Amino acid sequence: MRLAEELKRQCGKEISKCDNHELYEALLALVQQEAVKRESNEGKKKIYYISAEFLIGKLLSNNLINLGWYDEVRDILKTNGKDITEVEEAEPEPSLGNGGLGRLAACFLDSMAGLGLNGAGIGLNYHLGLFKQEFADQLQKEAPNPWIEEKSWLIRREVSYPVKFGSMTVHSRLYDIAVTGYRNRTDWLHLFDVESVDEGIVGSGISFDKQDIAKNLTLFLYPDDSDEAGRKLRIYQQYFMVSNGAQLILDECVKKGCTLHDLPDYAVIQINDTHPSMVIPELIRLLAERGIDFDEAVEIVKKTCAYTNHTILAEALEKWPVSYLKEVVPQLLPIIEILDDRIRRKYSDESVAIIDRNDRVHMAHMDIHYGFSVNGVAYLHTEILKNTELKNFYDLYPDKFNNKTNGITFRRWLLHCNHPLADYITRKIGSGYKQDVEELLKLGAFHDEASLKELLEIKHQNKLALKHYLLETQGIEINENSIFDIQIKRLHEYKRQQMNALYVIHKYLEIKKGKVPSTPITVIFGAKAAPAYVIAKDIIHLILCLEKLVNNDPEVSPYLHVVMVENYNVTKAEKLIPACDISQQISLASKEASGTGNMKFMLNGAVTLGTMDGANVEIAELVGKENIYIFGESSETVIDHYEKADYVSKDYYEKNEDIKEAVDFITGKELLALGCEENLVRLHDELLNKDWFMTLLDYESYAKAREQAYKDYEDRMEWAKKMLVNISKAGFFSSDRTIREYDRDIWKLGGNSQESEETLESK
Ligand code: 26Q
Repeated sequence: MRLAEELKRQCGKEISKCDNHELYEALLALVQQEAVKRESNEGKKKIYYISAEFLIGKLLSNNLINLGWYDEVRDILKTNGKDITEVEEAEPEPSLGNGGLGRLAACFLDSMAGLGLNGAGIGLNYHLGLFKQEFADQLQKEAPNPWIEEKSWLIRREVSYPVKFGSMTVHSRLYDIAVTGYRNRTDWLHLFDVESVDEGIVGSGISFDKQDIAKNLTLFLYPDDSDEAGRKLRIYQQYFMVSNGAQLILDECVKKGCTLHDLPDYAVIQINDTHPSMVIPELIRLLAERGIDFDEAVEIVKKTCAYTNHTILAEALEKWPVSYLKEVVPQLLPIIEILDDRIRRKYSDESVAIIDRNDRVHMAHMDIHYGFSVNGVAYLHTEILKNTELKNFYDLYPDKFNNKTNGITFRRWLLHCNHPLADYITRKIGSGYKQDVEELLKLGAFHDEASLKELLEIKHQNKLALKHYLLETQGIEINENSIFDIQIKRLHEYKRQQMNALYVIHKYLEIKKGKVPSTPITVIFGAKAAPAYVIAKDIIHLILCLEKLVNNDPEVSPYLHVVMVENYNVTKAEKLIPACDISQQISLASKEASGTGNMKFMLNGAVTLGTMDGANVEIAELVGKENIYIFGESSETVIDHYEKADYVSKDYYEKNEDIKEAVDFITGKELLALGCEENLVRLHDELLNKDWFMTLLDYESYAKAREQAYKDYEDRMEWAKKMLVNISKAGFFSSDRTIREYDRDIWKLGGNSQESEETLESK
């Protein structure tokens, strides 16, 4: 009853008299007090995970789970007539990330703390986060997404550093968020901010004065980089992050007795994609400023920094014009020039230079030369980096390259988001899997009819729960007895939401012709498009027009339903994933570095329909071809098409009547009556004359595989077996496994990990 009393005391009145927001704030305060008690400074060496994004999601329930308080709190609330899920609703979701890379960073922090590693995250405290997505006239509109309330997870620290830009010096302010480890120590997420930020400068939508750095520096995540001012602001943000991070790291290490000469014994810095790459020249600068000889500073940094690559899309690799860096961070440019000069003296190959002939600084090249480790995020991705994209670097430094297949935290993506399934697993195999996910394999034995029926019933309950959620939040009504076929991820042409939409058109036309599916189908999308990404917004427009057309057609809507979830975010993912039957992972092979949504769906008993791309390859290998629907050309074939430049989308359009019909439907009278001609015509042209991500190349095999999945779904017992295999084999994708590998191969923190529950309890 200790918790009940503390909660009551925190509330200042009877629990039953509090509203949900008051209860959320009281619980927040209790969790924070406890989290601080579990803080640990143990361990000489520390891992600093620097990232421009930490997509942490709501924190209350996950913290309760990690502290081991969840069941007790739920029961206390219940006794007082309160529902914990309603209290969860009262928490605003911080949107400090775009998608996969940011969510991965959050899962990694959870695992680091859960494994008792001495680690911290370093990032920025964006006041308005990523934009909030709203739909109007079948178009995406962007709005600010304020998330910081008076009482929040942020703890204000008396820590501030000067950060010098060409034009001015700003002083930072540190805020910390506790990262509670599952039955283990607390680590910290350090988020830097400036106090001069002014939310009042935001005009209509998410527009603001990009020149006024003091007021806008930590206002938004990734401001629009379609213009020069936006791109420069991005450099301001990046430098602000790494300069603060580097100063904090040096301070912490010195406090522990580091002489700076031995920095690599105290710190390892994981650079999350190239967004924090300026930490390399900044650390060299700071070390030199503190009296270390320049050459030695370079060597120290080389032993401290490790780089993770998350993309092979050339357009996403950061290359900053020298002129921008000269203006924003003039103190770094001479250092970067020396680093480049040393490489040019050593290697004549122009392709590995840091500053290219067009005076652009290749951030990834700097990381590879001046870091000690380069890793990709799934087996296939790392192979492509080694053999194709970064081949010239791999030839120079074969030993630096290593793979770390991504993972997800099972605390959030099973224990928290899918209570019915977690309880089912516990009933069948005990709760040991919560600590050792490999125990999930034991589930494989439960393929008797009664167990499989239970599994189907759980899926059904989750589908009902999603139905109610969508009805309440978006006023959308879906049929819980239909197949839930879901694609939720950032909108990007390479992820090919447009291919999914073409199939929806095809199905619509088939139903109109009288060929109706045996089981109704609900196709669910969720996706935000970057505000300046024109074609991505056109694809959203197409989906929203299809939603209107299909759902309002009485001949079709009993069999096919289209839902575009508004403002897709972590909270919505937590509701959608447990309810999913078919997980769409349909990127063009070679383009999706890993994907992590694919792992979340698998763990929650969805069956993947996907290409041999990213971590789908490893999922396929684990579950076997009976338990996944693979289609499409291989990465080798795709890479070959790019090399030969021989893919012509029109050929596929002309050869296949279904493709032609679906593509032309985009600009047919039905959709033009609902949508905007400019957007639809542009998309039609794109698919017909460009189709850079080869949608039409894979369409035929995609449609075939999707039909097969729908057909197989009819045999409920056989389908349940596929679900079971997927769940039981998901253990490999725990981020605990990934983090153990990072520690074993890259960080080498040594000895201090795995602080046990007993040690903590004896404190
Ligand atoms: C770069 C330059 C200018 C403006 C923005 C950017 C930018 C912003 C965000 C570039 C990349 C990102 C985010 C990338 C990302 O989320 N990548 C995903 O990382 C996941 C975790 O490793 C993988 O699973 C996904 O496959 C990968 O797409």
